[in-house]
Amino acid sequence: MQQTSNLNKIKILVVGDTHGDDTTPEKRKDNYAEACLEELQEIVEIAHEKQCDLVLHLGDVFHRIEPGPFVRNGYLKILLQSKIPWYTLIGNHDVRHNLEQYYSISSIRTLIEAGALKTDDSINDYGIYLMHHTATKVEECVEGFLLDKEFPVVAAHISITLAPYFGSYVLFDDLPLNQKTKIVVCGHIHDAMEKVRTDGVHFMNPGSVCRKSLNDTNIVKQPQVLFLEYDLTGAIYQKEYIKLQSSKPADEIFKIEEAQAIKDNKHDAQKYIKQISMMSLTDLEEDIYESLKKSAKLKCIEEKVADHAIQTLKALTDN
Ligand SMILES: [Mn+2]
Repeated sequence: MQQTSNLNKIKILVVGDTHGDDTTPEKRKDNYAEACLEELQEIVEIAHEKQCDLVLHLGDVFHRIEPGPFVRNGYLKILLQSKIPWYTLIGNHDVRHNLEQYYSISSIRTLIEAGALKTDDSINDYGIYLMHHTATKVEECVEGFLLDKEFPVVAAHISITLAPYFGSYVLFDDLPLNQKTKIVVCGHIHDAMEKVRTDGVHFMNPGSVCRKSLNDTNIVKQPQVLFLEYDLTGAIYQKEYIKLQSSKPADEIFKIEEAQAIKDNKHDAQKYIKQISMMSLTDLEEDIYESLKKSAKLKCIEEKVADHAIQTLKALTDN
């Protein structure tokens, strides 16, 4: 009897870091909190359409322990309307990097207590082990923390990577796992990754749903969620990345021109500092400003740069 149920196919939707927040990041020009709610609403609808058994959020639901009332209540309302249960890992951002100390006063706890989200150490019926974030979890994993976790699926919120990364991380190839584990899904790192290693274990990070900072990845990123169909032996039947339609293109959400202007200004400023640092007095008897002008000319420093430096110096010394 047990074996028959083991072959039941399970459909889940895996959701990467959402970082819901009332505060709009500096480089965004849209209303970030509203964008967060639209994306969450769409994910709820995708899970319904795909007739998922559950949704699995990989952690960092919120950007901070108290993200603000708009996004907290918005998430609460949207998730309570879901007919499909939502499970979540607790990410570092959800609990100010300290699960034990801050979970009790966190907004993610509000959602859990209200029944909008569920969390636990595992979801036994679906063969999923939930590895929440703690500061020492990477080291514990390297030392074999997961070896006795007999689950076909491990879901984690730590730095599991395919290549060296900053801070403490573990390469997927080096991650010790129980023999029964065939699928690892992981959030925390916001870039999407996927690999099947030589022992056949499948690693997938769908990437964050959120796009907070204006970087090269987010300029081209189309947020997505991962639809997976598997059974309790860990066999995968379907795997599909679904792009979110509600996520607006980068040029509609980021202050791209402003960022470019800042970049240009920085470049100009660096050039300016480099040039004026080459200026020096040619003759100590001479007027200091004339001397600087001569020096600039000799060293082929642009006239406007030299003039500006002299004006600045005058303003400083003449007062
Ligand atoms: Mn995150």
